[in-house]
Amino acid sequence: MRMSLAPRRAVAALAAVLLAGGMAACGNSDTGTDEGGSGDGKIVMGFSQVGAESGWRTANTNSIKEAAAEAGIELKFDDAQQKQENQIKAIRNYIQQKVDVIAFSPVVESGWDTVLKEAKDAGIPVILTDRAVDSADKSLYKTFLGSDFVKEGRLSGEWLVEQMKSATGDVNIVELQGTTGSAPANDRKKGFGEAIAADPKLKVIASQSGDFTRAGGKQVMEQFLKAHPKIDVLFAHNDDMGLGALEAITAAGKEPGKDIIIITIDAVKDGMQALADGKFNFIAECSPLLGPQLMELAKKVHAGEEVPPRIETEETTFTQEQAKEALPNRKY
Ligand code: GYE
Repeated sequence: MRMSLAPRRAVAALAAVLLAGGMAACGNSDTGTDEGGSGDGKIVMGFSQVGAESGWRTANTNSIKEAAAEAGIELKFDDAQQKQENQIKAIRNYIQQKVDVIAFSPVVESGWDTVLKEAKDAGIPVILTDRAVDSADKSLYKTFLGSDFVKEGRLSGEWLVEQMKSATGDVNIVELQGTTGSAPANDRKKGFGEAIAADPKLKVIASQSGDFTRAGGKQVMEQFLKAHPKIDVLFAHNDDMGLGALEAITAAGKEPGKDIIIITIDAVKDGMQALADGKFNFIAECSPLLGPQLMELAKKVHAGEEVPPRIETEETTFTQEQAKEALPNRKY
């Protein structure tokens, strides 16, 4: 639509559409309505997404949008482009719009108390999905739906310990961390570190953030390869960074999956393909399909029902053989 040609009424209508579409965080926060809810009896959910940084995130967004439509929940959706300030802005907009439920996946763990308190004071229940916050006051949100990231890191480390049982000499590991300060980066690092402590020859010689993106993974892996002539293992906190790193490894004349053992987390389709092709060696699954459970929880908290404070996603792990088997039925 060409704004310059539109009469004033049409501009106002467009603004209303943009607001309803969840873009309120980018512009004027005045919604022009004080009623709250959707007006047609539907539950209205304001959802603040981290961004679109990875295959996991895209699958997660699709799951949430599809599940909302199926559950008859009106979804206001905002993409924060991996910036906490954008998430806080979006949440404040949802409070002003008097949505029924706020859900969000916090990009980092810290710094949420003030805005969560504002939601609580406004009487709007908050559901955390995917990532946790470190708020001491657990009454600031109703529940946290998501994976056990420490466990994902631990399973990755345990697999490596087993693989390297009979290896002699130091095993040099480089680690591509997720977004600095995010729950999955903190927890996966912790779980992996604890597991590999079982074998002193397993050594993390470099660890840096690639921000959960392919570009970040590639760039940091290039630096690792330049700085460290002997790298035996790459542990990447998600598939996308591992996929980016593949390019750097190949460009350096090394064979991924053979010269460098690669362990990642997520198990999105492209990651599973790399595993089935022998370029990755092991993936700990992290499921992005949180939409249906989130909508169910939204209905419950809206109805004032009690919900468990923590709901853990069920997941598994994949070797190369298992990836070959699972790939044809992989949905995302
Ligand atoms: O592993 C990564 C994404 O928070 C579990 O975020 C999520 C992580 C996921 O960017 O790919």
